[in-house]
Amino acid sequence: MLEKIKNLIVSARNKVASMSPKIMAVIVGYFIAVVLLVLTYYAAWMYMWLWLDKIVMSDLLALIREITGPAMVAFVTFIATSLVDKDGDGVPDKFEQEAENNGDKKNHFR
Ligand SMILES: [Ca+2]
Repeated sequence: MLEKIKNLIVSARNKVASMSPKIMAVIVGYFIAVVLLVLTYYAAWMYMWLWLDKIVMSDLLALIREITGPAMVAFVTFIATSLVDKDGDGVPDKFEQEAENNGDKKNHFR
């Protein structure tokens, strides 16, 4: 069991190490934004609970729901995968693959 957890941590660390710094920046930035929003939520909740009579959090809660929702996660994933450029020609590899899949239609103009 302990060995299994250790292997999991090692493989996760290797995965993180093999990621490009740009993708790391996007993912870390996204997580910081989510954590900041959640912390703001708790801070505002405490403030209202301690000093105000009522707790009105619907706007902030809606924002947190929006940023952690499937659409936003898909968007962040899209941005992160669009930053993969292993051959370093400035064109994201994902779009290069799509261009290749479309045949000579697009490559014609290169
Ligand atoms: Ca490329």
